[in-house]
Amino acid sequence: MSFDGIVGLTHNYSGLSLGNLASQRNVHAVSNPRAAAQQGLRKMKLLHDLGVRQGVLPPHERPAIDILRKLGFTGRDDQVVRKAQDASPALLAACSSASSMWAANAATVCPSPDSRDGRVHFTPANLRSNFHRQIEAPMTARVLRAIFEDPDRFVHHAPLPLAKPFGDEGAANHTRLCVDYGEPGVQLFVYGKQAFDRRAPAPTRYPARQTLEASQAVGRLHELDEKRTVFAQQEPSAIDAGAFHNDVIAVGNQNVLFFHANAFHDPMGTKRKLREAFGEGLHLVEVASNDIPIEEAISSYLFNSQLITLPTGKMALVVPTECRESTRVWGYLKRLAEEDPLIGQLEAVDVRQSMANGGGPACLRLRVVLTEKEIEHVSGSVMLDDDLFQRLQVWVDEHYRDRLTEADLGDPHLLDESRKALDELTQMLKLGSLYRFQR
Ligand code: SUG
Repeated sequence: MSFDGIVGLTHNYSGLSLGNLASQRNVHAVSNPRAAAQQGLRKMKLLHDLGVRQGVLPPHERPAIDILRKLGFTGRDDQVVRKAQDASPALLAACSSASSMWAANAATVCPSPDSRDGRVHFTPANLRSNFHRQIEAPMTARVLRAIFEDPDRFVHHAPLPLAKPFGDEGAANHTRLCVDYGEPGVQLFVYGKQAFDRRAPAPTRYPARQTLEASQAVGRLHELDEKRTVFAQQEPSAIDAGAFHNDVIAVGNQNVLFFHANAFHDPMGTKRKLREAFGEGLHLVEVASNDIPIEEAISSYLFNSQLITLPTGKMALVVPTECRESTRVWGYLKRLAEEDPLIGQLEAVDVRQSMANGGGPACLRLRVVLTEKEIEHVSGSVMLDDDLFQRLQVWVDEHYRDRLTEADLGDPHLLDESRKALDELTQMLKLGSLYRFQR
């Protein structure tokens, strides 16, 4: 299954993420939360229509009043917002980010066939590299526990310690490869640097958000088979070129790994380790820099595509529409779909509002491999079907603004509008009182 984060009502452009070129470029641009949420919903519907089981994750409450209170703002909630706006618009912006939409950063999830205890394991990402993202972890944990409740089937670990050596960005740096989803697979963890070895290579311009130490800890917690777990370093110069997560430069599904030649620091060693762990039948599709220079891979977000298996068994690549705007990238993709034995279909989706903050199709989804029995134990009404899709579209049109600037974030009405909308949403999704303001 794919679980997409519903875009929140405060979606805005605050230039919060160093090393994420789109976020930095679009600082202070006027956002359109309604369009952003509708684009996200239409992408989910497309995936649903292509045969993927699609779920939704509710947005977090923003502005994060609880965090603002912890930082010393007092009074009624509307006063807290106003005071924060007066004291520091940048702080209020960080506490207002709708960044939980990028569900690929919500958690690392390992399916039951891969774990020694036969259960599905979840570790919410601590997202410690950026303050506006770090504050997501507690609510993410609550949402995942509410949806995957059954302790006989689902295990929830705490986010890793919030210390520098354990920076963890979740599934954006983790790929599970397998022959069949229900068979044991290979877990590929990609890290940006080693925290405890200062001499090891690391990017120099932009931060490496994921450490080897964090990835190893998640592997231990999830009780993975060491022989089927591969840790690979991301190429530091790729991070410095703007690939702040591995999923900006590589994507995998079943036995296919589609990646740029500059994705891994030791490409030969990584491929060898993957082949050894996987056995027969691994299909590596490596894109040479001559075909697509890394800068163009990043600006088009080609690798932040969703690679999915269609009911026919063939695979489709769901790319952002930006890929069409590059003759080189689109030409490459058309050749790939014609010539590759497994990837036979291309779909382009418009998620421009999210893309302008560095979030492509793959950033918006968290993959959770589940057996039929486990799917029966998913709680709430979070599975997208035609009916939920339509109801969510109406809900977005009713509650979301179509224009938001930095100044608007200080408008206390925005908090009221958000709470009203989120309250309705939890009823629609049958998730109980998830939010603090509901309790
Ligand atoms: O963490 N952007 C997000 C984008 C996350 C993309 N996710 C994956 N690649 N999986 C980030 O950098 C920008 C917010 C702002 O600038 O307003 C932001 O947080």
